[in-house]
Amino acid sequence: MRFFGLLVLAVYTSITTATVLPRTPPPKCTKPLLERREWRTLSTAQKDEYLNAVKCLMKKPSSGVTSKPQARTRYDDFVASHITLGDEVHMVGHFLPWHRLLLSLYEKALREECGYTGAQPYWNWSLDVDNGMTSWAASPIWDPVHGFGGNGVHIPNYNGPFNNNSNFNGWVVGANTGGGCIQDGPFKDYMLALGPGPVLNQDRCITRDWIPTYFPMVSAGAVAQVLNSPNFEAFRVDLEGVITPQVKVHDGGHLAVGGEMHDLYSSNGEPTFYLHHAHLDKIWWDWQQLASSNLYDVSGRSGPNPPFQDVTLDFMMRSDGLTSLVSIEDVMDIENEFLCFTYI
Ligand SMILES: *[C@@H]1O[C@H](CO)[C@@H](O)[C@H](O)[C@H]1NC(C)=O
Ligand SMILES: [Cu+2]
Repeated sequence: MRFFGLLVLAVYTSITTATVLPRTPPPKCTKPLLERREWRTLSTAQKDEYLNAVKCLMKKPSSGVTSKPQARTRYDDFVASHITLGDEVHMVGHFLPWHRLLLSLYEKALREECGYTGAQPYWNWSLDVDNGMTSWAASPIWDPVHGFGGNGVHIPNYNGPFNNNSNFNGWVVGANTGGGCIQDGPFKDYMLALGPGPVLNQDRCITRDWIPTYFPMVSAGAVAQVLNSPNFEAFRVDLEGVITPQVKVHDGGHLAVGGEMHDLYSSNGEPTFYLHHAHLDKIWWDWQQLASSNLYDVSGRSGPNPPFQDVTLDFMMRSDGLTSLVSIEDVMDIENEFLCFTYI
């Protein structure tokens, strides 16, 4: 009896010792950091270079690395990853770390596979909402030549997208202005192979549906409020907007653009997804730098279903084959060797 007790103690001790070994954060990047900038501060040539690199990903064949054989192009591979993991990377503690990772992989593909020499740009939508639809529609982001093209064709009485394939459904949509295929810009002819939602794979155009109801959610005031959060837990909930019943900054941006962006799973079939999320990532980075305790602060449930645990820096994130497992810790400091970028 006594021997058994000692054995249990010995096993227990070795397990706990193994799990408390301290991790070492990746070292700081020693190369020049990639500088991510706001879309409208790029030169016309830089905008065109980015748009052409995205079009290049849309022409390259899928690498077949993801679990979705329906992916046709390299661009689709990233959509496949977001669809496959849609349920496990939203409304969880690693929502922000995972999207930071996805964007970094996308930026890497643009650079290494399509010869892009710049960084992933971001879109500060707060600059476009002060004067409602007038300022929104005039944003350089929607430029038909040196931008992403404009609204989708207007479908009157359009009743929300995708027949409940998206978790964003069920929220008040408000007056819609589009709903159909985008009409101009570099991506008007791209046919999405994956989505809508988690299970369908329908060939379809990229749609947009600008909805002014959501402009206040992405105002400078809304962002300032999120930046006031005392800890990561408050910050991530206030930024992502779920599980709260209110639409917050992250959801607000998705819903204001509407159409494909409205889809919880296939929203990165819309190229502005990456600029929206880069801005969210910049807001997180801004918050991380507000206090030394913020940089490695992480919390929130580890998955969508009970039993819930809190994520820690050791939590390993999947990418549906885009890369191997990556820990949350590896993506906390954007200026580390693994990520090597910063925001200007
Ligand atoms: C975005 O633009 C708004 C409005 O000019 C500004 O207040 C805010 O600081 C900008 N946000 C970021 C994160 O750069
Ligand atoms: Cu997402």
